Amino acid sequence: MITLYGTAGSPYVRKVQLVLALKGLSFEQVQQMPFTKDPEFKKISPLGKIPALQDGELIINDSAVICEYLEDAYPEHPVFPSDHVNKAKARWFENLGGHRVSELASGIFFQRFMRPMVMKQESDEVLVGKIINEQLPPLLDYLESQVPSEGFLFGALGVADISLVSSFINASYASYTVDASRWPLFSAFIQRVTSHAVVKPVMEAEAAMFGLNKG
Ligand SMILES: N[C@@H](CCC(=O)N[C@@H](CS)C(=O)NCC(=O)O)C(=O)O
Repeated sequence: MITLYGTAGSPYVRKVQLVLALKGLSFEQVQQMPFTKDPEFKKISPLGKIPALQDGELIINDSAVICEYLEDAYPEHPVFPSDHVNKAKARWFENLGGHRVSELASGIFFQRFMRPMVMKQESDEVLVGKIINEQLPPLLDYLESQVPSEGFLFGALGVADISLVSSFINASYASYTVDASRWPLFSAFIQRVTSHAVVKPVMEAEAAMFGLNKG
């Protein structure tokens, strides 16, 4: 039995949820919040971060490590390209999505959503403005130059596509969308990823959880 620890709505947990779904693997999800001091969870995730994954006796942390494990252990329905050149490119996009993209796009979500809703603090709009107007544009210029005009990065939807888009899903929950007139290819790419049959239901469940469908 596979157990995924981590609350829905985290960009990293979503990435693992989607990989499990693409691979058709059934799993149990423990809705573990991050930043916990729970000593029981620290035995599973020594840094207290989500996601963590348990598969039988094996416990592992970090979405990139988890996705690579799932690819090795359950190779049916691959989520990485098979040739080494494209696999290296996919890992780069995964890394970019999990670091700089997340830092900026999930940063908007953290300020505009988590701080007011969960932490009862005001959003730092100066920081948000800097992210949107100064820090994201050069990254979006790069992403615009990398994504295809149709389909996904390496054929079928995989880890690279999910990792690049996951934090923009969080940003969309905080009323930020990529400007389609300035970055038409990347904007359309986000649309394709988020309307994929495996991604849609996960986002619908998150929207219900965050109360985003109540008008
Ligand atoms: N590199 C990690 C990052 C995971 C991560 O930072 N998760 C956040 C929640 S979205 C977290 O647990 N933060 C708590 C902390 O940093 O202590 C991964 O890819 O899984």
